[in-house]
Amino acid sequence: MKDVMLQNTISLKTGSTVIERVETLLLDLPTIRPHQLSMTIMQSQTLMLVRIYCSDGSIGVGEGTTIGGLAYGAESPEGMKLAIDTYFTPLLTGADADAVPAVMARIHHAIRDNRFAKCAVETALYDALGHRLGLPLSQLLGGRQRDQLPVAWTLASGDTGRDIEEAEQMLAERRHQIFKLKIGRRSVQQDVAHVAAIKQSLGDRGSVRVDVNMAWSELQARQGLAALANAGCELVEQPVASAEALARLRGRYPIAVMADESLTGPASALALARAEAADVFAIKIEQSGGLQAAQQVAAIGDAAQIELYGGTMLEGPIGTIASAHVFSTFRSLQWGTELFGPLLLTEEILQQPLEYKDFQLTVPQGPGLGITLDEERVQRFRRDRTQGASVSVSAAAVKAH
Ligand code: MUC
Ligand code: MG
Repeated sequence: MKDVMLQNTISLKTGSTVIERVETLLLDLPTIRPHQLSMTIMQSQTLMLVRIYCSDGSIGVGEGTTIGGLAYGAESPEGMKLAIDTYFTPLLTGADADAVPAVMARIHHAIRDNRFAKCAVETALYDALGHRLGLPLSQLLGGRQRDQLPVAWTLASGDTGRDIEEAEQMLAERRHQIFKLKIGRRSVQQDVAHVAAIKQSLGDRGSVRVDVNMAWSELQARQGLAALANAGCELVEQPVASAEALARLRGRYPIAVMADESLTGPASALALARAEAADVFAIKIEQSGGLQAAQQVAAIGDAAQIELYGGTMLEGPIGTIASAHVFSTFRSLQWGTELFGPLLLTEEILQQPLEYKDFQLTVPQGPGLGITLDEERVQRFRRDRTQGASVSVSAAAVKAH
């Protein structure tokens, strides 16, 4: 009852900056090469952008993405857009734009799940607030602990030789020295041979981790983890689907076990910690249900002595830099990040591209997210503007196997 009264005062408050308008759009951007995961092959990425216009003229932007339409999770970019247009916008319009946690509490109260859409909206609200206050998003979230974040690259071309070439190029350019290999499409033996060949070729110059995206049975995982550890692979991400099976695998082999798909916000973080199901949490702002929720997941991980990694839903530059601000505030980030999403896209939609150098991503210092969209390019890639062309791009985007 008390909560409901608080929510009402938020929307009725006058004299402060209020949310005037919410805009959503879909952008279709090709990837530099097919990106093969156990559940889908991506040829392009769709960004759902949300812009929130406030009464003082400030504007915030947020982004929702997923992987392969509905192949990865229950939310699609099209679904996020529909949810925001239909259900979030009436709750946002007229609300006090400065009261971000209260506005989000109102949304959480009225809308179940829809974690990715909530994250996009929360990002836009904080971006606008940052612009109004002249502060970077990391500052609004409590303050950053680091200005640079190590960034892993995912090798997922589907071909061992091509992956080795790609890794060599990344090392030579000093862009990445941590490599995450996508496996789980082939037999365990074939996958292990692929990983071993890449690790042998890179030696100590690059670290190798794998992401199975839940493709293995527990029996396959027992064989796989032992063989991966022997091959010099340091970490395996979500080898099996269930948290119970993760718990049975963790600690049995000399390889770190990381939870990804099982980690869907603070409640699951607590359950995983209690079950001792993970050595490492892959924290994603969208999977967590927002920026503050991701910080809560990190706090639970820290308290349980679970190590932290900054994950990605292959966001474009907006979601990537929102993640970077959040991860910059974590007390510990033992396994670095994989915030390479924009580098997988052929097209730049920022006026000033994100800075990747010396194996790290720089967290911007400017207000809000600290980035500026290139409006002409945003308009060019809008699905509703590219019409006929967009149909073929979006159809090619998802080639589920
Ligand atoms: C995932 O499952 O971690 C992260 C990197 C990548 O290539 O895919 C994502 C999703
Ligand atoms: Mg993963």
